[in-house]
Amino acid sequence: MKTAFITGITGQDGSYLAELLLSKGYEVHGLVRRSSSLNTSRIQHLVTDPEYQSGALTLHYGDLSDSEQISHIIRTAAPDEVYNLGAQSHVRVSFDTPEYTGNTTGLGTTRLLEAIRRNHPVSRFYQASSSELYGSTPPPQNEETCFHPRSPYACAKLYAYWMTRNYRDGYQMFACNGVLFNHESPRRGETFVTRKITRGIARILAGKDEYLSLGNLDARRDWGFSPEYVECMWRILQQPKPDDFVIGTGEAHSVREFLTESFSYAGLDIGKNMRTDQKYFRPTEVDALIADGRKAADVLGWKSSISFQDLVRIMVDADMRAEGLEAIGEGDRILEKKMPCRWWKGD
Ligand code: NAP
Ligand code: F7E
Repeated sequence: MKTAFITGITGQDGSYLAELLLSKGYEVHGLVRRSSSLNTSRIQHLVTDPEYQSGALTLHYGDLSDSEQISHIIRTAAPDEVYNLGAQSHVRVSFDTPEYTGNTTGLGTTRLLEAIRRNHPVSRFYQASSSELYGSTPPPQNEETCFHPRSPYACAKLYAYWMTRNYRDGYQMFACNGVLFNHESPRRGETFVTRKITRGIARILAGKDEYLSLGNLDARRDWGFSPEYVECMWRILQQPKPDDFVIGTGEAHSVREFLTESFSYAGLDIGKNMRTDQKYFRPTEVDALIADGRKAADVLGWKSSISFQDLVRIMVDADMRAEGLEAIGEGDRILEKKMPCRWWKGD
């Protein structure tokens, strides 16, 4: 049985990755940061599942700013694989908290790499790198494209990207970067734009809100489906040698298109139910991201199957259900058709 340690297990990707690894028979350790209210809702169904109560899933309190606890976990759990998904991951928030973002998203990676190097250097290490690294470099972007970060978040991720490569080159550690483009799901944080839109739609339909407030509608993103992307994280660590990979769908849409597609699926009127608000604009914006994922297709044998339109339907349906409304239902049909062997529960 393999052992994995996941930072960010309570987040969108961490929760799906934990389910994927448990379904493969791994023993999973996860880092949970202490908060005054519960932050384990995305993994609660795993915590209470009798299948995983015999030690398959172990949660440890800790924080990426606390090297002592991170070292202790690496020393005692001695994981075969470490997935560093923990981060202050919100780009807009990183402009308000640049130092904190640098400490967790950037230095947190170094703390983890150093804990592995000193305590268990055979662990394979996955770093959650981001398409935000490309910033203002025009698309399409691949493994050879120059980085030009445009936010404190992206600068912190750039440092973490290079530390990962340096530990690979300098200490021969199996350390890899997955440069993932935007990926979403019903478990996406409520303040990222896709989820904000689909949740906003459900709240309007439930009579709780009258309209949705958004910022820049012109930015273009390559949006995929999170469960498919965590599968890539695992594949990256199963390769014969460590390497870096770009993961995305290869197709971009604007925020406006996401809005139009989801409002029209739910039968809402953008003119009546949407406003723009300056407070959601960023000091520097990333205009367009589109993955050139040929290397992932060739080496990992991976290609996305959930399209932009599918993603919109899956997310709107899930948020309608979460608000106690009857879902339109296309999302379920898409998942049944395209992902019949679903390994995740609880959405
Ligand atoms: P997410 O939902 O925001 O999850 C972030 C996780 O990090 C949460 O579990 C959070 O804990 C944890 N965390 C935050 N600060 C921490 C700290 N100081 N110490 C320990 N844990 C901390 O992010 P995601 O969408 O799952 O993304 C996973 C990773 O991939 C992140 O590193 C993100 O930057 C990166 N990434 C994401 C995308 C994307 O489109 N989703 C694309 C490229 C890269 P709480 O639950 O307590 O907040
Ligand atoms: O913004 C625009 C905003 O916050 C997308 C993170 O997972 O992906 C994510 O970063 C676009 C931007 O994601 C609102 O200006 C308009 O152009 O959903 P987002 P992001 O910044 O692309 C990358 C790959 C990561 O690595 C990050 O961790 O949408 N936008 N109006 C808005 N964005 C938000 N959040 N809220 C709005 O009201």
